[in-house]
Amino acid sequence: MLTTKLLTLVLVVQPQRVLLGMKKRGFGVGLWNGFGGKVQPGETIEQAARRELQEECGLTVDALHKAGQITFEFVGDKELLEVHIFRADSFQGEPTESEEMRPQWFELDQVPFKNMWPDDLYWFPLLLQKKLFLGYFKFQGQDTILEYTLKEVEEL
Ligand code: 8OG
Repeated sequence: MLTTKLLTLVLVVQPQRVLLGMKKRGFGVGLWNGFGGKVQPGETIEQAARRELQEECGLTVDALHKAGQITFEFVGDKELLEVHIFRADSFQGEPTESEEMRPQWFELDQVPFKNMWPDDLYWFPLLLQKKLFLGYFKFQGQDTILEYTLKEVEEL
């Protein structure tokens, strides 16, 4: 039987740039990504998103906008990952390196897709265009997408 684990992911996007972090350990190590992690018992998904953003790069944000929801299946793994993706436009604080992430700003036309999860290439443009999306990606290992679906939706 497949179980589902809830995760969050926050992208801080400004008119010309996006804040990514180099993952220093664990799942996705060596890849640039937004900030996020597992939703803990007793917290809402949005609370988890704010907590992880603060823990991983020291920022707090006002509004978190829903951007997308993607379910990941890894062949041979009994656990599906349901990742709730948010966009934030403005923030307080200074991006600060943590044990988990080294933050860096990227110009929007220089997003380092070659060193990101391969699915990001598909949905990042939708996020930047402020379109809502729903997706499913089936992975073999961490590099190969076997199949996927991705669609724009009116609401999440
Ligand atoms: O707690 P941990 O660092 O293991 O959480 C994993 C983070 O990685 C969480 O923010 C969700 C995010 N994530 C995945 N899969 C993918 C993916 O394919 N692309 C991106 N950009 N992020 C992902 O778990």
